[in-house]
Amino acid sequence: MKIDAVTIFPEYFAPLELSLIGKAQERGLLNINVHDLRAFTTDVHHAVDDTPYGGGAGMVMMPEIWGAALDLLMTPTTDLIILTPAGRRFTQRMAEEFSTSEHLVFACGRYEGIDSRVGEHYSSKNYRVHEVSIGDYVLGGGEVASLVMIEAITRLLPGVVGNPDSLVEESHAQDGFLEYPMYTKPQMWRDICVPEILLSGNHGAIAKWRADEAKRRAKKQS
Ligand code: 6GU
Repeated sequence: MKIDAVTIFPEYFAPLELSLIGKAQERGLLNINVHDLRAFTTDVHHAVDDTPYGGGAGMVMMPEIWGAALDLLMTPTTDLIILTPAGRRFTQRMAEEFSTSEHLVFACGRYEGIDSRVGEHYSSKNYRVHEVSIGDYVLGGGEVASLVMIEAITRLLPGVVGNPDSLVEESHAQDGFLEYPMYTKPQMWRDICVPEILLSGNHGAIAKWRADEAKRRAKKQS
């Protein structure tokens, strides 16, 4: 999979060199390139934003600059992801769908967002455009949201996660996966013992206990 991210803060993406995603890049399973949006500015101040038409607080990122950057990255197989708190809420299901894409481009908005004509333009040219949010809160920009999405998507690619059984377990459980409590050695820690059932070796009983615990937790949350 090829991933391009466009941002005014390329340094935000440094963690992609670490851990499983870093290894996946070294092994050639994944090719991530981060682009500085300011490289596409043409004025002396390298301005990327301007005041909103219609008035109001804040600044809006200018379409010319985004167009110049995205024109170089978009291909017929690209999924363009525009990060905005007004987008569709990112879910595990969407991660699964994006993990089958050949090429993802993340457009990271800052300020009050990117001029709406950018998404409209690429949609009208029959590119696949997705406006996505990672949850109901406002971030300073799309960079951290992109990192969240890139981690959720790329760990689903073949070979990225060391033990593929982890992925199988997650996908089997569907709603509220891995919501049951987990324990490892030692059996007793600060007077708290691991639940007896997990030491029983009775795999059927353990599966039932875990399912019951997951249900109990899900109920407590809602
Ligand atoms: Cl994608 N961007 C911003 N700025 N805030 C968000 C978000 C995205 N998702 C949730 N909050």
